[in-house]
Amino acid sequence: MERTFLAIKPDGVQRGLVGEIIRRFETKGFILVGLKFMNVSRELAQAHYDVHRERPFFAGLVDFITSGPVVAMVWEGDGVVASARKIIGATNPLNSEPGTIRGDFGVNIGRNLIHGSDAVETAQREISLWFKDHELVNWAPDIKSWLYE
Ligand code: DAT
Ligand code: MG
Repeated sequence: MERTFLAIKPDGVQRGLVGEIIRRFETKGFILVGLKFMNVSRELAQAHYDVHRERPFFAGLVDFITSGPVVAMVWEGDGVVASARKIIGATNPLNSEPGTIRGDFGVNIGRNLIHGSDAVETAQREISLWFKDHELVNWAPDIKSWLYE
């Protein structure tokens, strides 16, 4: 089944929104397969945001994501990559719809609470960058037949 990489950024952790953010993916019906609370090295931050290396905000982005602990996660489910992006909302929280995580809790593009992979291929790259195989748990919740036909 499809998987995506999500990370609650340092602002989400500092603001005490870890439970609230995880709840949204859990109650939607996606399956948690990896989770760790960690500090991010500059090396990992730069590799993660490599596509933005030439952008003017790159240095600030790396400083921000390394400024405090993050919650790194892998979630599984049909269509989870695109669906998680909808749950997260638009990059700039001022443009994110109410009801999305960024729309409900954010104001500033540099404090947008959570990262989510933007495509299935990106998700595969990010999952292998952040997690070792043995850190991912293959399991099926007992209620799975009530979530997936
Ligand atoms: P997203 O996180 O929605 O996938 P992105 O991949 O385009 O957005 O950019 C990665 C992060 O970089 C984003 O979450 C916040 C920051 N960022 C993007 N565009 C920015 C800008 N114009 N100014 C400042 N920060 C920006
Ligand atoms: Mg992105």
